Amino acid sequence: MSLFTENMRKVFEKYEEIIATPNRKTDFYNGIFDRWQNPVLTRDHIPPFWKYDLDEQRNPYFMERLGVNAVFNSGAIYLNGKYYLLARVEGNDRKSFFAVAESSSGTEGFRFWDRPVVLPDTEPQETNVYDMRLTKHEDGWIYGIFCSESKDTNSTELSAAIAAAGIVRTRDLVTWERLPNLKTRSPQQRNVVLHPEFVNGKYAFFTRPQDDFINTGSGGGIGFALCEDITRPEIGEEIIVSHRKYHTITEAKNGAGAVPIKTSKGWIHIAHGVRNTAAGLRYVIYLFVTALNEPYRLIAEPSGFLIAPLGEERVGDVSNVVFTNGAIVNEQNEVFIYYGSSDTRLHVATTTVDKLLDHAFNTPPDPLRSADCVKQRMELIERNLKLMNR
Ligand code: M1P
Repeated sequence: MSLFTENMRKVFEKYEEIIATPNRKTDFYNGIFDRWQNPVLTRDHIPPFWKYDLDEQRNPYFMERLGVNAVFNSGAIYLNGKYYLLARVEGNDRKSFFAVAESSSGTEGFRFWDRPVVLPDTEPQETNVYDMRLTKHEDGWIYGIFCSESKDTNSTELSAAIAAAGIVRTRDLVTWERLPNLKTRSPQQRNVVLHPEFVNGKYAFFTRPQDDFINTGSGGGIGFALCEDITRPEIGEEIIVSHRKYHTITEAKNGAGAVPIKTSKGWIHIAHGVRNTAAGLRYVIYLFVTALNEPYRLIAEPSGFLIAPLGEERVGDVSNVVFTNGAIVNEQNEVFIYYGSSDTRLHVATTTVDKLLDHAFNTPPDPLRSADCVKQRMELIERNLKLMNR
């Protein structure tokens, strides 16, 4: 057997082993959600034929020609009993693209389809695309809203960039129609999510107005705005639904994550909040609920984070980050929250709609000051001490 054949066999064997690796819940416990031992997608889940040239004449050493650096923040959708992830795949060249991976269980066995998504290339200034949210809209289409990033040609700074919301739609995750990028009053937008239902007969977007590519500046939090015509997408005033607040998990910025989950008690939003630390930005996942008929009206915002980076999740290309842009609810009302860790790999956390609602409505809100947080905790402790006869 030639070196080429031997190396190719090893690479394909390792790839099949990774996909066949069973996953199981860890012993992490907080009663709200379960963590799973293995990430559901990593760069090792990339089919070898996306990286290697399989022609021995052209690649006698069986070398990677187009490596993949990371697979992380993924949109998610449940179709005909199957779990689909629309992953952000980042090449060694730093550019991201999208690819669909499919599983029957939602927690293991995700395998990428043979070909990545090829988006219509209609925005010539666009340099990078990432973080697609998949919305099964009541108009019958599946929409993908993603960050469309371009170089800021008005700045002398080499790395200055502009973020906008790109929009595509599909019926089957195979063929994609591209619509124009969303026009908004804010100079930049990232983390835009299309609401799955019409609101007052219009398309509704959760937005994240921002003055700058990294800093949100005057952007006060997660916004909401209506759009008359999705084929000529433009929004007017954005009202703030979940505010950034001083000395909280959302102080530096926040952003909508998974498409809102409809429940009998309101829409569950699973979003991210960012704060500054001496070690840089720290990204956590938090939850809030908005009213069923007024999805822009906040009705519950439990204190603190839902998921924070833990263990190996804390380290990666951009450390101390957990970030979600996709969740799935199946027929049993089980919830699968897919979250990227440190811009390197993708995990799943599982829970149920009932547990998330319990968390949302029975965890008190953040009282914003240490003194009031202690009062809040003392009430809990005193009630418990009574129960414990102490
Ligand atoms: O690097 C952390 C995250 O940074 C961005 O999120 P935000 O717009 O809130 O700063 C996104 O680029 C996201 O992909 C990334 O995980």
